[in-house]
Amino acid sequence: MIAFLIFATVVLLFVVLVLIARASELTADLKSGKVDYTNQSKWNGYFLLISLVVMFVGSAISFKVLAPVMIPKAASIHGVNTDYLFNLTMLIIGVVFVLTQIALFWFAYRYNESHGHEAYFYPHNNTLEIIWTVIPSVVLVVLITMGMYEWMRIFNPDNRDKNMMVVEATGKQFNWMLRYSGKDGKFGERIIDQAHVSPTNELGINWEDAKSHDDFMSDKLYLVKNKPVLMKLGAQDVLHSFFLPHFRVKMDCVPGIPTEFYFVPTMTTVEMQDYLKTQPWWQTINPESGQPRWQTFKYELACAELCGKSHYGMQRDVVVVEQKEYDEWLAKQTPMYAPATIEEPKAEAAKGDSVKPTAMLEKK
Ligand SMILES: [Cu+2]
Repeated sequence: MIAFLIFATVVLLFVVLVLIARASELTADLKSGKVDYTNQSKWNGYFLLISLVVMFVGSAISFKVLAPVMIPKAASIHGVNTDYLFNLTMLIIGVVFVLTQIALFWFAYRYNESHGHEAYFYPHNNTLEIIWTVIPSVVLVVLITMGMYEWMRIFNPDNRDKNMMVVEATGKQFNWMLRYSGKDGKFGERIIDQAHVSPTNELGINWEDAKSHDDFMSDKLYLVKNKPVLMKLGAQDVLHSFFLPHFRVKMDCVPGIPTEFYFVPTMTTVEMQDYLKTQPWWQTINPESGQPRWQTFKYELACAELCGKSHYGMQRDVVVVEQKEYDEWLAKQTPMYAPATIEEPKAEAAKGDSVKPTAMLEKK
């Protein structure tokens, strides 16, 4: 490695020396007035034109190759609207980008320096200034208004369904703790202090609060199709970000500041698999599993905030099912709270993964 660095340093020093020599040569030529830029300018023009073509062809190819691999259609109500806004914005700025780039590179080619041709000095035009200020402003105001309207629709508490389910997700390095409120539909209180937060009770649940007795943890995020869900979000240590890409949900999880996100899943996992079955890329075989990609498709919960060295490992499966299947799953869940049994007056401190339901009660 050191040998390589020494070699690279020597080479770079050599390049610098050559450039200095070349620059002083050019300065001398400039002073003597015998420099002709016409030829250089002509080649620059050709290269710029080639760059333009390479850029557009390259973009088109990469789009063709990568588009099928991109995230599939939105599986939530608001997701469809945000996708529409995103695509609309991309379309408008895409058209402007293509036109301005063509103009930029074409002008550099078409009007390169040539003998007997003097550039026309055209410093100002009020009409043009007004046009290219007003049109983008109006377009931006329209796009931003549409975005704000959508944002308010997503986050307005009045738009929430009273029958929504509520799930709590707390990010920690490096995991998600998913808590459900159990049969009573109410979460037990949490007290974040040293007396309550412990390795066996990472969330600081107050076991004296009877509402906590049927709360349970799940290693997967189970949701019901067409059933609104309010995710109550938090973080235990550093900033995390609750990210459900397939539902177009993303919200920061901040220690000490509760956040939330309300949305309605519209496709079960199986329905999404059925849809992906019709998409060419998803029909290809996944080399890891040896099965078609659609077959092993899972909705995913990820952390979208670079929160530490194992940030990439903060993934959980999300399962969207019909109500009936959800109820069956619900019936199988074990509450975290388990009163100390008569034979064993002291509950044993459970070790290991806090997300697995663990019997814990230090009192009684
Ligand atoms: Cu994280």
